[in-house]
Amino acid sequence: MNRPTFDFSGKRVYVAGHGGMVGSAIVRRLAREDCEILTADRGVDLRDQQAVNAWFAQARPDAVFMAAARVGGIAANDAYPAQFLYDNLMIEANVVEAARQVDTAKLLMLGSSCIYPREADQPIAEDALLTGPLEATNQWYAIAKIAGIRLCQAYRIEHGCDFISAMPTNLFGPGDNFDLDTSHVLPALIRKAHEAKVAGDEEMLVWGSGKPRREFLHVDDLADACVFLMREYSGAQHVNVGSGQELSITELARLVADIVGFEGKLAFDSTRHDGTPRKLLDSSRLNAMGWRPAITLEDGIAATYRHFLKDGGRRVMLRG
Ligand code: GFB
Repeated sequence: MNRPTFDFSGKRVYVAGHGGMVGSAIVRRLAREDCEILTADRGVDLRDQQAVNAWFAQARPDAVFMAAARVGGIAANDAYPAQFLYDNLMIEANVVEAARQVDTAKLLMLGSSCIYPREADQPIAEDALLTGPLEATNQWYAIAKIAGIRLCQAYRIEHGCDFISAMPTNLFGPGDNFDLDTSHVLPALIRKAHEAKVAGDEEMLVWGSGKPRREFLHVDDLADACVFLMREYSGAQHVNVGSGQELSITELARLVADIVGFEGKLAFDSTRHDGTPRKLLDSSRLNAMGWRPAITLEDGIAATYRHFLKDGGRRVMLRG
């Protein structure tokens, strides 16, 4: 076990993107630490270097979780390449540089499994990065996230900053985006199964062939892994954070339908992209450090559906 490299007690910890699904999970997890949690209100545009510098100069965080990003599912990534590349590059560069300027002791950059080549050997180890072409639908986001990793490595080399990177697999959980055009697959299927059940539909629509395989991790497990890495890990190499649990989109749709209680059939929309055929992460380096996920996919989906009904479902159904 690495010796502890960051002690949270008494520290000022900034969660960039605290209002998003990942950021809010990190805030929930940090509540168990003896630290002061800092958040910047939405008035601070993280794409604006002056605004970010000014905020850091007064907040002076000891640690930063970089969970702020422009995110979305396969359709959103494909439709808005400029936003996904520009916004994410600016946010990363501004936060990393502002943290350096105020001597932030530790920063954790959050990326995504889409940084790896489309045809990477599975499970995907960290050293597969940049060994082959990216998946076309999310290459823009992927390049921005690869730049984030390289930025942290460059600041380690030139400025001696203890900035690290974590690459999570596909995430889901409370606070997820349930908009059917811009969301990821799991929240979309929860909403579709729910609406089909309520409407008494005979079938629910699944994009693509249903053949691609995906690995999923509940966002509360990711948040726990981020706190673990901030405390225990200091190194240039990014670290994969996965559950090791993968299944096909068809199997996922069936599982979601069963949990939601939709008993109809699955219909497949072949006009929609499948995207990457498979992206199962090799998380053995993180496991060897002593971290493992605690939430099963089944329990996570059931909990997310309860959250959806409590807030998302009612609001979405009212809009019709
Ligand atoms: O989750 P998802 O949008 O993104 O799609 P990726 C995963 C798979 O689910 C694709 C299929 O094969 C989709 O065609 N799918 C089936 C659906 N039904 C649906 C649906 O109703 N909605 C959606 N969204 N998909 C993302 C990247 O790739 O992975 C992000 O675009 C990020 O940038 C994320 O990196 C982790 O898993 O293909």
